[in-house]
Amino acid sequence: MEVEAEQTRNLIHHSHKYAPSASFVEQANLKSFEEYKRLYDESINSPETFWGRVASELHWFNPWSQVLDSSDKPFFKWFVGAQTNLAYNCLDRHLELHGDKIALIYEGEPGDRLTYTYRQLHEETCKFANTLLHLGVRKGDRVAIYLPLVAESVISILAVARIGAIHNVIFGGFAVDSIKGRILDSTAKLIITSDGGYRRGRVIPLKDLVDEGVDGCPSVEKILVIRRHPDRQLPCKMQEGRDVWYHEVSQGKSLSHEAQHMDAEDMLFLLYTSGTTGSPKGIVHTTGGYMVGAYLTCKIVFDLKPHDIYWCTADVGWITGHTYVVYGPLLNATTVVIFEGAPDWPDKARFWDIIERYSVSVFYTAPTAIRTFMKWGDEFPNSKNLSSLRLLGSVGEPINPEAWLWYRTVIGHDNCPIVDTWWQTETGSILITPIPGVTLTKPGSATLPFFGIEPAVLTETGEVTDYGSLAIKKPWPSMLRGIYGNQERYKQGYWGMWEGKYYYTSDGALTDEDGYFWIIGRLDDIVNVAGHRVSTAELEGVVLEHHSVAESAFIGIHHDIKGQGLIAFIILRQGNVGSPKLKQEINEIIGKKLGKFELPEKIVFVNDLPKTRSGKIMRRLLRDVAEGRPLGNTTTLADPSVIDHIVEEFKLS
Ligand code: 6R9
Repeated sequence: MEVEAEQTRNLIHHSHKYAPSASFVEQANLKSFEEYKRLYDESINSPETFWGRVASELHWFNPWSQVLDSSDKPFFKWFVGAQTNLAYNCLDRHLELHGDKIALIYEGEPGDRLTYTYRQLHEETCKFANTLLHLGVRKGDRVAIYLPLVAESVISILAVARIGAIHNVIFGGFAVDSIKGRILDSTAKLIITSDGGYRRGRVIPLKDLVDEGVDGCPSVEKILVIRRHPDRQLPCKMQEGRDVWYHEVSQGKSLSHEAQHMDAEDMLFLLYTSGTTGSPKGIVHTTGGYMVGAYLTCKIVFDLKPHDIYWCTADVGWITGHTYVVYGPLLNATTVVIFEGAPDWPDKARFWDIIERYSVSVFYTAPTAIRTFMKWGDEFPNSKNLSSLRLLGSVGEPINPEAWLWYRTVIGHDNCPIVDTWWQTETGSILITPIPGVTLTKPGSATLPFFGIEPAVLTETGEVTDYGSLAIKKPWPSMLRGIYGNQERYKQGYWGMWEGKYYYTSDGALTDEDGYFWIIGRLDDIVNVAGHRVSTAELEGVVLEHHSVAESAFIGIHHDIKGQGLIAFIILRQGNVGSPKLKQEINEIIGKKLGKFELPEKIVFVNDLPKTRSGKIMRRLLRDVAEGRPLGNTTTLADPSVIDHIVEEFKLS
């Protein structure tokens, strides 16, 4: 982290400020720093007044008796006693004014296209909801969703929320063990999947992966299978009694359905994310507070208006997809674009083609994608008309100034504010971000807190500093309510660090003289590979399943495109010799069990790992080796000679 901190200090020193254009400010939902400051101060000093007023812009079946209940910290409750429904607010609420407006534009990788008006999306969601009820799903049941990014991803999420069940979306890039772990932990009753999806022209056999994943999962009663193509089937097996085709079972189901009244604190979804232990944790989000956070951040940070055509490139399997593909934009009656495929299929102008075709006005993507586009060259975006764009967003990892400036110039034509939004699966919605019509941005900084958020950079003992651990002082409506089945871990892991006074983010950060925040990355053993949180502990557990592996250490190192890439140091069992074939087998295990995006850049076979006398692996030293730096302090090593051998092996691998 020291290296990143030093680099960031340099950035701060050389940084320029960029102001939004007068024409952007004129049309913005929030127009001046004074207005931001006034609202921000109110949100901190009188959170109940502030959030109560925001929540009133949405529909509630019953009002709240209290905005925030802090009586049982850190188990905060928001909008106590109120009842609402997310799908109702995303769809029914708009029917009168926006019923014939396009809600969803879907483009499949092979080029198939569909659009849904708010009225049509409402009908499809009701039909799906009625089908789920027919299959025995009830309020509170867990439903896993493992789909490509097709319209049914959005529809099924909304349908589950509509009947008050709990969705657990599993990213389509996850493989068998990742699926199984999530289904077992959440005891899902039903799984929604499809016969397949497309990635770079290949069919991904999602149903086959689910079949393997549910093996040994007794909670699963039904698998609901959607045909990727409306009129033909991709090859997959169906098990009698368990598996049902959506197009068959949904036939004749009603296109209307009365949304279930949900308590504000009823669970809305579970989303698993990597933690410091081997198994992912199920982050719990509830109904009312999450809805208010998703709604307001979209309105203010993306400056959304009903006439916007908004495209967030995240998959719905990540939190960004939940809050900023599905819920947030629909709560704001915006038109949402989704795209199933890869940015270089069939050619490297595919994204820009989509922006041109649908006149996308707000575009939200990740730094790793921006760096990839930069590498491909300006001719691809330059070949399309991107003049519809008015605002650009970035999320998932720190964005380097080169990528930020390229994004601004080549994609935004120096005409679009960039919002670099910092947040996490746990936070539910954006916490640190520029406000596009207000904030002077500095490339590489997520800038200032959103309403209601009081961040601080702290030392281990809780003193405020300008370089340390990023912490959040106050609860906020869309915060996680816990870890599924493990509230003690929630309390200790997120609120234990400074005796319950702050939420611990696990990120390191710096502040500058303007009070801007510069996030530098994770302080724990999570590696951020192309914006995806990957747990080194989970990888280390999985490679042990290869009979030749005795022990391993995975680390993250700088990667020009992905931000971070993984390096695996592996000790083999006695009698085994490292070989290309063995590397391939280890990679196959990772790809098949966890997912291909978790593959290491490099595998290094070593005799030993650098450990402290208490047996803890010194990952910092491994990182020094892999990034080619002089080694830091080695005096705490149990056996300092170990590291010389590792340096040699790394060079040879
Ligand atoms: C939304 C999302 C969370 C972790 C987070 C941090 C990193 C996300 C960032 C950023 C710097 C940004 N992160 N946005 N770092 N600048 N704008 O990505 O959630 O998948 O849970 O990851 O991602 O390290 O702690 P999630």
